Amino acid sequence: MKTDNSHGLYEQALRYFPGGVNSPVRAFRAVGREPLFITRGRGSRIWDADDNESIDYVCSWGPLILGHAHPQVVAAIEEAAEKGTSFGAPTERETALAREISGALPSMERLRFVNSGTEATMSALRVARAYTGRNQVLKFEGCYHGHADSFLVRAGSGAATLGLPDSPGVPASCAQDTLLAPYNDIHAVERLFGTQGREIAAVIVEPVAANMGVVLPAPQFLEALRQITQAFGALLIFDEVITGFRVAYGGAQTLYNVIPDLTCLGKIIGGGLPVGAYGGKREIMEMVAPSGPVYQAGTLSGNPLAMAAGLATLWELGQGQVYTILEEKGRHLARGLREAAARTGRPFQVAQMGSLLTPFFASEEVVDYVSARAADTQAYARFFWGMLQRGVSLPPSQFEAAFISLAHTQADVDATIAAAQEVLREMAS
Ligand code: KE4
Repeated sequence: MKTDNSHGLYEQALRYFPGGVNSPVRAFRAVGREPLFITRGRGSRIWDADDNESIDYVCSWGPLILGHAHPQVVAAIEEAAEKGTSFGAPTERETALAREISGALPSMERLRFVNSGTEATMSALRVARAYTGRNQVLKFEGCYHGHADSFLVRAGSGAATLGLPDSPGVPASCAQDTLLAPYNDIHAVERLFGTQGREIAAVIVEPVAANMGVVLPAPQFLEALRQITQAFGALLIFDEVITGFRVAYGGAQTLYNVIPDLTCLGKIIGGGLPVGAYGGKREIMEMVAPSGPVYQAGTLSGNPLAMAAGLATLWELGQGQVYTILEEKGRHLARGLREAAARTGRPFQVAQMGSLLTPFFASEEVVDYVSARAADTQAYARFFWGMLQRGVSLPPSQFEAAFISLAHTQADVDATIAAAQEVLREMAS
């Protein structure tokens, strides 16, 4: 596979950026390769600087549920841009997108747009601390909520990928207010609430974890979190930056019928442009400036282009049987991968929900961070590269989710399965 042009571009990028990238997981460190530089995408396909074409299962880490360069999204951005790219003033489109989001997730009675998932979770935690008058936050090992200090404790995603789950630079005074429990371990949560329940401002959780690879919530796990936070006067924050409009139009909270106090969104609601949002009960959100004393602001928050891209994306997602189609594609791919691996006898699990999927090189089902870390990351790296050489672009880390879009065709999924059969057979020989 020719990668000369990407190599040259990488050399240039190393001159300016740490690791040559603007987000760590893109550096391909976990798969032991130099990163590929992408030049364009369309539908389910991307092309790199050496014109290698591949079926893309990264999809910008989630936003591109319609696929790359969807005509309606591109047209919406163009139409908005012709009228100006940013005003630093309220616009009607912000209200239109908020109406669509609040209609899909009624728990978000009031919300605020920001520019990333990190800003959304960081702001939601600030509001929760102000509303409860408490400082502690409980998160789950392997969950990733962006890179705000309080969350870089046993974090997933790139932090887990690079073995930096506890980042230097986070003051001990901050980290000590972050409590940890294993994902799906409600008894650990009960023990923490038993000793510190009146100090806990909020529990933040990915309702379907996707940053240690995909890990589904155990039965009644989310319901139990709802009950215990209610009992102790702590807020429940659903980080739906990935699951929002991904696993259902109303996110995981609609699927599981567990209603959080605050929800964080990102990715899909921006259609590929920088957007985040946080919101919830009116009485909580009214604490946010200028209606209340909790300060949070942003130059490009509610940016017209991002609002236009988000509206165009949600409009498409609101049509027909989108989520049934995505579930069928996800199940077909998961089944094909399992069958391919079964022929080789290699330890292999596939976690899948809707269009979220992770192949784990693990002998046991992955239910939390410890079992995710037991997966064979070297085997994953070999699988990643073998698939890439056959025109399938998977996330460059065992601790990430693969994303299927509406643009992925049956032929794309069948080609992916065929490639996996070859690679797994090659790995077994
Ligand atoms: P951003 O700040 O990257 O927009 O969002 C942070 C975030 C918050 N919550 C969840 C559940 C997330 O998954 C993320 C970011 N996701 C990663 C991929 N797993 C972004 C990719 C990257 O860091 O480059």
